[in-house]
Amino acid sequence: MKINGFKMTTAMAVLALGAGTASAESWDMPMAYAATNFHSEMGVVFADRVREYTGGEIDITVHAGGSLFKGGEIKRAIQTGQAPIGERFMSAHANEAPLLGWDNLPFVATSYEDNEKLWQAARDKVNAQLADLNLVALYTCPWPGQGFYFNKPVGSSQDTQGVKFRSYNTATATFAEELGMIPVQVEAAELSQALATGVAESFISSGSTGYDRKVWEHLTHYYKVNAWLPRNYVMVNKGIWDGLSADTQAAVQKAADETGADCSSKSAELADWYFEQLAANGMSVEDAGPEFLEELQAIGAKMTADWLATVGEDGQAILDAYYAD
Ligand code: PCA
Repeated sequence: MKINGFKMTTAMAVLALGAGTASAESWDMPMAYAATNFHSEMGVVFADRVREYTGGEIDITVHAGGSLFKGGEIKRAIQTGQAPIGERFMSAHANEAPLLGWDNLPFVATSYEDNEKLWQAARDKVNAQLADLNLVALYTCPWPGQGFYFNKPVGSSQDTQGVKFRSYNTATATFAEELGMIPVQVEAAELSQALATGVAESFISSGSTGYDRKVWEHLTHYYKVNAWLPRNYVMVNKGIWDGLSADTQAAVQKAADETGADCSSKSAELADWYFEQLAANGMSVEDAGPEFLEELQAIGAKMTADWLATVGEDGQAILDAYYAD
């Protein structure tokens, strides 16, 4: 029912565009993460700005937490025009388009500043890749640094053998396998349940997702590895985007640029606060020990080499531009 109503809306929007009229369009915007997460809150800010800057021409309704489409279905829904716009984790799409794993390279860009530098180096190539997928990225926003959650102290890969690990993309599954763990891909929206039922007993993520999912109810240790700062992106169907007038595109892009900048600042501002919340709820929050860190770095170097081998020239150009700066 919901989907039907919503298909109608998109079809009507396309008709309106075809007729060249400036009638208001209603856009449903599926987002993958918790409604109270800063990415989702910023999605609502973006929708408000779009409404304001387009003079009400585009009216976006945010559906957070995978409620309209599950995280894993959002990109496809937008590509096919089932939803005009939506948000998802970019490196989740690296299995289909390996270049989109640019922000999932361990220990390459571990601060917000470096992550922004890497994004600037990657941006044109990412956009070209997305155009091939019938998508246009409006803004991207980093999660805080990624570290490991466990239900016991871990000092090295000796402690991780056979541990069931929740992955969020192919790269994290590889990482886990290198540590002797058994990966299973689970959406953030279903993470609490996976931990409660024992489907997973560890994962890599930011303090943000650990906080959203109250993982202290199941796990005890967080190691602040800060391996990478992966990005979410708000994407729009390219056909629908190309059908907008230049003025409307400019208004939406202004909203997107402002929201992308605000979202990045919010992420940086919250990063330590999340750690405090994990600790306040009884988790041990500490840096990874030297032995574990050394192992993670060795695996990371291998993963970056593998990514370069798979992506080829474009990947090398991104890293060259990043390191040249
Ligand atoms: N949280 C998301 C992606 C990265 C992050 O910090 C998740 O765990 O699914």
